[in-house]
Amino acid sequence: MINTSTLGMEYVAPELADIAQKVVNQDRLSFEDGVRLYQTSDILALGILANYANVMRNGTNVYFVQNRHINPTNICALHCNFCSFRRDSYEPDAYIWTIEQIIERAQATITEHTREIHIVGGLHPDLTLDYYCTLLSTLKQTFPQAHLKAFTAVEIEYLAAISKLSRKETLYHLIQAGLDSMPGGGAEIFHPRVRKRICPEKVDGDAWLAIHGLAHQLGIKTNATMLYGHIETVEDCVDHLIRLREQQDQTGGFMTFIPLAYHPTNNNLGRARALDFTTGMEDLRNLAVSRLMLDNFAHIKSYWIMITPGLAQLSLSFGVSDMDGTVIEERIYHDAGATTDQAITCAALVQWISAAGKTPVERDALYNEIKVYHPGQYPSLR
Ligand code: V47
Repeated sequence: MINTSTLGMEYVAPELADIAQKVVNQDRLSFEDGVRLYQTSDILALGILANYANVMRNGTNVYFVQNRHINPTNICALHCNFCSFRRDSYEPDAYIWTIEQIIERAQATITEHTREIHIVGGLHPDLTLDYYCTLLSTLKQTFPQAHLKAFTAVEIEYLAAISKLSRKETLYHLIQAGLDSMPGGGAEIFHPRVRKRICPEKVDGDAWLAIHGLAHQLGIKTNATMLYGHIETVEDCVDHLIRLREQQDQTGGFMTFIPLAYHPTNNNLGRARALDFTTGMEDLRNLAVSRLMLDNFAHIKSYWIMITPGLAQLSLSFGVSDMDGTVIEERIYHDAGATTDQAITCAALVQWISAAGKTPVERDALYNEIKVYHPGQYPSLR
């Protein structure tokens, strides 16, 4: 029989006892509960609760995928204040890759074990629906084993507008060409007061959610994110999580939630406010609270590229069940000051996860198990 005393909660956080009881009973947490969880200084209590919620769902399994990121262009029509990746076409380091160049780059690193290709990029006015459909179908032909996770809701909205098609028609064409799922980018913070300041030209929260709902109805899974560590309040974060939870109740197609730590280098928001990088406490808190609030999401992902491998490993005791993957080439955060590696080996991921006392599970893009790594079967780091 599990109760709050099994969790040890009566020792660590008496002020969270009522929330702990709800977690044990698997009752839904309220907006006020979310705010209190963000405000507690008892990070270990938060970790115990989030770990409990995660273990109830995923046992000791922690998932990762052999994947490859591709960013076809950094030229973007929008001017989001937090973005260090975007360029105007006249800038010397602006780039746009042809389909042949993308295939060539991909061929250099994609192996038969690569299960997911993650494609996102700037909103380029000359890159038409035809370009993206040909890109998807060529990638599918060349790498049939790889699932294509591509285009944020923001890209879908822009492609629909320049193609003079509805969102649904745009998604339909992309799915016909090989789109398998969508990543969670572009969500930032839904609250209009914040959105107006950090990304005034971007689709609003309602539209972002509606596009994901449509994708779910068309039969594809998607992810969700939240960009934290800038001008948002705790209430804005809880509001964001509850809106995602409501969308999931309606359409059910989200797989994983990824809190993204804002990186302040080389962008207007960081320059204007002299913002610093997020702290370890903030990172762990966002991961743990999202595990507790998003009771209808299977997974919370720690993106090691952003918060460092060491903290991502620690977060496995704070409700996290996914470490993304091998990545290979990352641009968006490295342009914004990330000092982590660009890629990691499968062996290193297995080592981080097992050293945290969890079971490493290599997955495909839809969380089907490819391989469970048991002690004695860990690949060598050399
Ligand atoms: O939407 C941009 C963020 C996102 C900065 O679905 C920044 O599996 C921090 O969504 N500091 C795109 N963040 C990346 C993304 C993602 C990443 C990994 C996995 C998945 C997934 C999705 O990157 C953008 C924005 O929120 N971003 N600039 C910055 N300076």
